Amino acid sequence: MSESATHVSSGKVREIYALDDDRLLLVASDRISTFDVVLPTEIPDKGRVLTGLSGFWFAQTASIVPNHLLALGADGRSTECRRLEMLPIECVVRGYLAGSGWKDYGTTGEVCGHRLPPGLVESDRLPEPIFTPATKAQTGHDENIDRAAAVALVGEERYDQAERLTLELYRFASERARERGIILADTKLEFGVDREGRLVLADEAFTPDSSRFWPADAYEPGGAQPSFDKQFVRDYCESLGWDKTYPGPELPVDVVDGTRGRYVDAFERLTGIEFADYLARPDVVLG
Ligand code: Q0Z
Repeated sequence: MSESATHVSSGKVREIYALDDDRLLLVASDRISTFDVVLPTEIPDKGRVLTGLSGFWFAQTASIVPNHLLALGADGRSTECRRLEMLPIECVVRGYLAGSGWKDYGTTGEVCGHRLPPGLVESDRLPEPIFTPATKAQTGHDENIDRAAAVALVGEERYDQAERLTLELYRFASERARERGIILADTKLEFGVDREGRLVLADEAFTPDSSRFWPADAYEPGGAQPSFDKQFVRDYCESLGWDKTYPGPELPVDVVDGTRGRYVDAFERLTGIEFADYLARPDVVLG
């Protein structure tokens, strides 16, 4: 980092630094988590792939909603952004039935108050994408909430605005991804409010860490789908009989290389830009 910065927060695989009162620096590491555990082995360039993808989507969606991005770092893994007042909900949209959505459907026939048709199977495509907000858990898992609970947290006007924008952004990104052989099954977006009271898209956007990416050519509803990016890691971890508690296993070099290849492939398919060009000049993703 060229500027002095104060560390303000850590995610499992990312860090936030304050540049000044108005600006933050988000830094994406090469760490990878599986089954909620960060592994001791890194995936080279993973942080760059995720940073480049977010930058790409922020640029592509700027006519739909303003975003927090100010600049990409020359290292390709850092994002200088506007500091916002973040909404206290995760804005999740689901086009397919997976994860906690599939679980909730099995228990109640509903997801976040959306009653779904009977007889759906795991990974089925939904009749239409649904907005399924969640609370932001400080530790443990986010909790799916219905409209009333989310309105109690952010107010009705903000809720309706966030829902409309989340659905519109998902439609835009999922169509582009599908044309390039990737199903964007669901995604989590985060919004903040700027000093003028405008809703602004923040954090990361349509990365494999904030979304479920499925290879379209292997799509087969009726069970869990292979993950576009992490499947080699999951399969390897399952093969060990690891109990999925800390610490996780070291990854062998073929699993690391194969997984890096999947991240780079996702980047190149979705952006249409060669990853080497991104490394040479990160701003290429901004168009
Ligand atoms: C994002 C997170 C990360 C840990 C806060 N533009 C913004 N303004 C204010 N706050 C945030 C942002 Cl993006 C903000 N997070 C999520 C990101 C590491 C947690 F890189 N937390």
